[in-house]
Amino acid sequence: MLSITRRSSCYWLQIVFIIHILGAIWYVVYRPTLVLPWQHRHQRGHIGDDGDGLFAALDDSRSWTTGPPHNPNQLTVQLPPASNRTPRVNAGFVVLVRNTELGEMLESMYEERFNRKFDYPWLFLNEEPFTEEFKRRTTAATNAKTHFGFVDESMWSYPTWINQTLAAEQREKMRGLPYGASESYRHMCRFQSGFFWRHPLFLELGWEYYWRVEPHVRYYCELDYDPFLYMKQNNKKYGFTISFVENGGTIPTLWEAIRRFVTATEIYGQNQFALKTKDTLYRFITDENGEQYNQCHFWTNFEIARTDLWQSDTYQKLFEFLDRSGGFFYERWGDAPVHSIFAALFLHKDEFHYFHDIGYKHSVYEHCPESDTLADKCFCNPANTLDYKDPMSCLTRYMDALAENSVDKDTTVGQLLRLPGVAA
Ligand SMILES: Nc1nc2c(ncn2[C@@H]2O[C@H](COP(=O)(O)OP(=O)(O)O)[C@@H](O)[C@H]2O)c(=O)[nH]1
Ligand SMILES: [Mg+2]
Repeated sequence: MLSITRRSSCYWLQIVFIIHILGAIWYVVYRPTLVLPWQHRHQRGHIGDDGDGLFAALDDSRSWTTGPPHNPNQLTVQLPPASNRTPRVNAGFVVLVRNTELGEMLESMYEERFNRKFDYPWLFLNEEPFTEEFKRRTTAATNAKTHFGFVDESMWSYPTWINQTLAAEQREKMRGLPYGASESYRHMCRFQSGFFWRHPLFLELGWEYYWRVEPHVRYYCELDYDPFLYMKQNNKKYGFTISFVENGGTIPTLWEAIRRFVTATEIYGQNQFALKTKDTLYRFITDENGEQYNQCHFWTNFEIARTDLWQSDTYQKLFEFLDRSGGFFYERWGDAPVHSIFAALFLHKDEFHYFHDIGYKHSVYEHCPESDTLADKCFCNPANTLDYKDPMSCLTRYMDALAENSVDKDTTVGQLLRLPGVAA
């Protein structure tokens, strides 16, 4: 009897010992990646598992909902679990910047709250050689790789067909408009519209997605997942945070030029804009009949997009067409309306992504997420956000355009925008 008791207590000891060993193994393997619900998720350098996740499914703090009050179709997005252990996308940050903007550039690099965890590379471009100081200080600001590219005259000068005297006269006439008299601003907008995505260094890097950054912006929120991966996994091609109204005086003939291009492609049966209007974001930029451009555009100073959107045959031809028409120099066409109009007419509306969770400031305007779960990760004041309040903000229109289901279901974008009475 005694020996039976001794033997069974020995078994118990062995079982307890094995449980301890298993517990220790579990601790070593899982502990560094596990974020328990009561733990703070957003400590720098320590974020959760990609979590086929013990807690992922339960975590409603990882979704957000937004939309204008009148629209019953509120937009809800489920964010991926917090993780920097997900596979990297072939992607990086691209910046056009001057040497003199070094300080503002350093303020804009999203390292502390995002990129320290993900190490996406930076590509800096400039039509002047970068100074050693610029290269050293920007490289010191990140753990990721930095690249520095020179923008030569093939991408930053007047094309042969531009009458430079006329261009100078036009600049004088536009002096009263934002950057109306600036020559360099026009080169900048033309470069951002038609060249950064085919700059030799950009092509060499071969990024599938890019994130455009500018000096003098602010990123307010802790970002604990990979937005490139989010875009890729969700088949998103164009991501933005702020959408705004353009000053119409800078682009008086842009819409007509777009329509002439669309009409030409329609006439030659090329079907470049073949999506049904209801499937696109055309209502974000124009009225029911496509007659006027309403000046709404995504702010391209923040842009996460698929590189091949601009490398597509249709965009390349559109840029060529716009460039030949001279509006980058005789008017002051911005890359923001050019990108936005093209994307709104060319992409399926499901291919856009609103980065509501990325608090952002450019010049005096900012977007600061309003919901509590997001606001807790940001150091901005949601009361300052312009989203649905500022009459210049186009976010309401974006949300309405997403929800729009046109009555005329069969009209394609090409048919809608074709100019009447224009023959081959
Ligand atoms: N290298 C270079 N970058 C420029 C020049 N003009 C503007 N940029 C850059 O182009 C971007 C947009 O210019 P910005 O002055 O911010 O225009 P805004 O955002 O429309 O007010 C920023 O990244 C600038 O640093 C220029 O002449 N040379
Ligand atoms: Mg700017």
